[in-house]
Amino acid sequence: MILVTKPYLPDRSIVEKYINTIYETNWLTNFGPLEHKLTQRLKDYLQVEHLLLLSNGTLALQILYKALGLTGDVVTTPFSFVATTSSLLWENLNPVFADIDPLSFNLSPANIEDVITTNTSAILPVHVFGRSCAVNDIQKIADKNNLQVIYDAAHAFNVTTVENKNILTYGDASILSFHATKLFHTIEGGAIVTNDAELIKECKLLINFGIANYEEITKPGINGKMNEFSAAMGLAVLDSMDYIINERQRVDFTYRKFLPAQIIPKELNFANNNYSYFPVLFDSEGICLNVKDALLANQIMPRRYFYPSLDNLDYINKQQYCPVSRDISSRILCLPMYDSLTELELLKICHVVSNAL
Ligand code: T4K
Repeated sequence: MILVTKPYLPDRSIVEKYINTIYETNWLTNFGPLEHKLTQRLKDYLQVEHLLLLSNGTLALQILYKALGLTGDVVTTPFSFVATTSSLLWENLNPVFADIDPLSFNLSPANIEDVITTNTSAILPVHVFGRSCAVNDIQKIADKNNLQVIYDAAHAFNVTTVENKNILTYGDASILSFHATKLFHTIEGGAIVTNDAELIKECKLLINFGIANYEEITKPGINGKMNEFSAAMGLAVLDSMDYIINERQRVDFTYRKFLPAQIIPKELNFANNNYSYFPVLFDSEGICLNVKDALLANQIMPRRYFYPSLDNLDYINKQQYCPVSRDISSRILCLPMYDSLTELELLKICHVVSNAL
C-alpha cells in the first residue's frame, strides 16, 4: 500500500550518535542538552528569534491561548485539521468561523471583519498545506480591532515570504507541529515561535508546571516538555533536511508534469512551496470520490484532508455556515507525498488519477 505519507526515518547510525549521548549524560527529559541543541539549531535554520519545543503541536496552541490570555471568541478557519478547533474548545474558547478564500484555501481577510464582535479576542489562521495566509491583510484587521494573531503553522515548516522573512515571524506567535507525518519531525512534538521574549518565557513556565525554580511555583502550569529521545530524532532529521526537501521537490515536479493541470491548485506568489502536502481539487465531490476509489483499488491511499469542513462538526454551534470551505472540503484529496516515493510509483498514481478522471 502506498500511504498518504511515510515518516522519514534517518539512518540508524545518525540517530544512535545522538542517543548515545543520552546514555552518557543520563538526562532523558526536562530541558536536557539535546532539547537545548535542537532549539538552537532550529532557530538558526528557520531564522527566528525565539522558539520553544513542546511535546506536540496541539498543546503548543493551548499554551499560547493561555499565555496570551485569550477569552471569548476566536476567529478561525473551518478548513483545517480538527486540532485547530478542538484546542480552542478545550481551553473554553469559542471558535467563530470565517469562510476561506477558494484559491489559497486559507482564512479570507474579506470575511474576517464580518464575524468580529466585542467578544472577539484573537484571530487564529492556518497556513494550510504550508500555503501562506494573507498575513499583511490579516495584521491590518487585527491592528484595527485590537486583536491578537496566532498562526497555526503546523504545516508551514520552512516557508519564506517574498519579504524575505520566515512565515513564522508574522503575527504575535505561531505554532509548528513536529508529528511523525510532518516534513520535519521529532516523532511527536511541536514548537511555539515568536519575536516576543517575554511571551516565550511565560510559555516555558507554563509547560513546566509553573515552576520558576526549585523552590518557587508561580502559577498553575502543565507538562508540555519535549523529551531527549524526541530531540535526538529531531536532530537526526534536521541533518537530512536538504535531502528531504530535494526529494519532495522531485515528487512535486513529477506530479505537476503528469497530472492534469486543472486539478492542481495554483501556487501562491507570496511565499515558497515547502512540499509538505500535494492537494488536488476536483470539479465535484462525485469525481473526487471516484478518484479516491480508483486509487484505493490500486493500493494507493490518498486522504480527504480536510474533511469534513469544521463548521459542520456536531459539537459546533450550528449557526455557523461556511459554504466555500464546505465546497472545497467535499472535493479535495491529498495525494501521497514523501521523500522515498519512486518515479515508478508516482507514474502509477498519476496514471490512475488521469484514467479515473
Ligand atoms: N494544526 C494542524 C493544522 C494540524 O494539521 C495538526 C496535526 C495540528 C494542528 C496538531 O499537531 P499535533 O498535535 O499532531 O502535533 C495526522 C497527524 O497525526 C497530525 O499531526 C496532523 N496534523 C494531521 C494532518 O495528520 P491523521 O489522523 O491523519 O494520522 P494517521 O495516523 O491517519 O496518519 C496519516 C498517514 O501516515 C497514514 O496513512 C499512515 C501514515 N503513518 C502514520 C504514522 C503516525 C505512518 O506510516 N507511520 C506513522 O508512524 O493525523
